[in-house]
Amino acid sequence: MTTPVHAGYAALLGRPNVGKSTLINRLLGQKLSIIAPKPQTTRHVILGIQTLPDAQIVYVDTPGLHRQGQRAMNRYLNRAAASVIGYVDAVIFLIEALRWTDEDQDVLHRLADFTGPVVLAVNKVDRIADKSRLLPFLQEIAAKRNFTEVTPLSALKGDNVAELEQAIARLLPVQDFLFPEDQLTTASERFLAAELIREKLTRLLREELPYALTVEIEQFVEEERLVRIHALIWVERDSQKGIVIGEKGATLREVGRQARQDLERMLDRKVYLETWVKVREGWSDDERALRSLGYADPS
Ligand SMILES: Nc1nc2c(ncn2[C@@H]2O[C@H](COP(=O)(O)OP(=O)(O)OP(=O)(O)O)[C@@H](O)[C@H]2O)c(=O)[nH]1
Ligand SMILES: [Mg+2]
Repeated sequence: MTTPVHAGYAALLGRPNVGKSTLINRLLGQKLSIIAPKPQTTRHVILGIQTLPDAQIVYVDTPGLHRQGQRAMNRYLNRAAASVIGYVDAVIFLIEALRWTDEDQDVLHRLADFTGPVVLAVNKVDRIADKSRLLPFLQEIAAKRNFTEVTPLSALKGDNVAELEQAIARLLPVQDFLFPEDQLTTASERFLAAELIREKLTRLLREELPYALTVEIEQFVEEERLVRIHALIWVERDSQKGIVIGEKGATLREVGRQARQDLERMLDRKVYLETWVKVREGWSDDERALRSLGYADPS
């Protein structure tokens, strides 16, 4: 008789910027989700599949649950993140060490009806100089709910991440694998290409501008020796277009250069990337525009 295997979905949930995407990439040992030092970087639910000898963990990265912002985009992000609670087998609730905010409290509240296991992952412990402050914090937060585990970790450095993986694997139902063993994600290369370009824009542009832009892949053609990608960068106002392009095109050129490097690594092929910046007035507060730009409600 073969030993039983565990398989199931484990969602990463938390407020923006706590390190959910950094953690999923660390757990997978690959870059799947985009990362930036700004809130609301992740805008889509993304599945990352980790197949171990005796378990298959389907990690679900989600947009940060948040309060601020009234646009249709904010509502979409919160809906997308909250919707996963309905189908996952386990939740990794991510917070930052030594910090508990109203938005963390909101996430905890949303998890009240979830009957599966919830693991509290306390991230960014590498930033704490005085480690003796951690234990009282963990005790204080652990008292807020009956967590299955409480795991302090550093997604950035990798500390304690293997332990988290082991804990999650054990918590998943005993059932056959859900995906082929060699599958890493359900996301298409086309989608991941748009995300990588948006990551570079988010990192290179200041303040509010990342929230006003989105990337649409107009063409993704695989040729024998290269992949030809045409990307549209949508902004909300004419003035933003100039900022994205930059002086004599410098900003857009740098975005293209960095994105192409990442794309060539991901696709393992030469990439020919062309980008255009276009204006679609007020798209981020327009439900219809959101849908047509790929922000479709999860069903
Ligand atoms: N020092 C430190 N920084 C971290 C750690 N994990 C993530 N970060 C940083 O925190 C910032 C946000 O990381 P993300 O992974 O994009 O956070 P997120 O929770 O996915 O954010 P949203 O997608 O906006 O909800 C980035 O600057 C990361 O480098 C960690 O363990 N230690
Ligand atoms: Mg993220």
